[in-house]
Amino acid sequence: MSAKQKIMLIHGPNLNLLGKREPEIYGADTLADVEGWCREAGADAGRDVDCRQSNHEGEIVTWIHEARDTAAAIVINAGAYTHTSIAIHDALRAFEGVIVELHISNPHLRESFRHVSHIGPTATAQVAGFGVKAYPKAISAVCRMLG
Ligand code: CA2
Repeated sequence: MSAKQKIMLIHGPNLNLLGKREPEIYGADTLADVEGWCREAGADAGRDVDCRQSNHEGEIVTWIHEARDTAAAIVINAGAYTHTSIAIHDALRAFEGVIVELHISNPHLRESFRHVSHIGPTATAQVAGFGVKAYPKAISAVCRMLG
């Protein structure tokens, strides 16, 4: 696929544990399952989905910089960095494509420290509270948005 046509799917800290702990909040499907569904949803629309996960803030910042040259859209679940990271906010501000903020749970129904998002003001669209099945739906919606 030519430059800037991919969708970069970024997962932040602890999301590598999906399906392995706290299934009552995050479900029983693993990160590998979610990434597989997203690659399929992208392929259905002729787009590559570039899947990444990191527990390190700076690595996520570097990937967002990389996306400036490779991706038309970023779908990001920044995990707890959602609520703390001005660095990820600033990096997303420098990305000119579509940005989707996605959460498996609805942070507004949880502890008050989850009620602030530093990703939200940078996002084209937000998804929260639909569980992991929202990921491939979000990828399909982004593909339609990109045309
Ligand atoms: O609901 C979401 O998707 C969150 O972004 C998940 C974050 C949390 O800090 C946000 O407030 C909301 C936490 C991700 C932790 O993921 C785990 C998955 C399985 C087991 C343990 C943690």
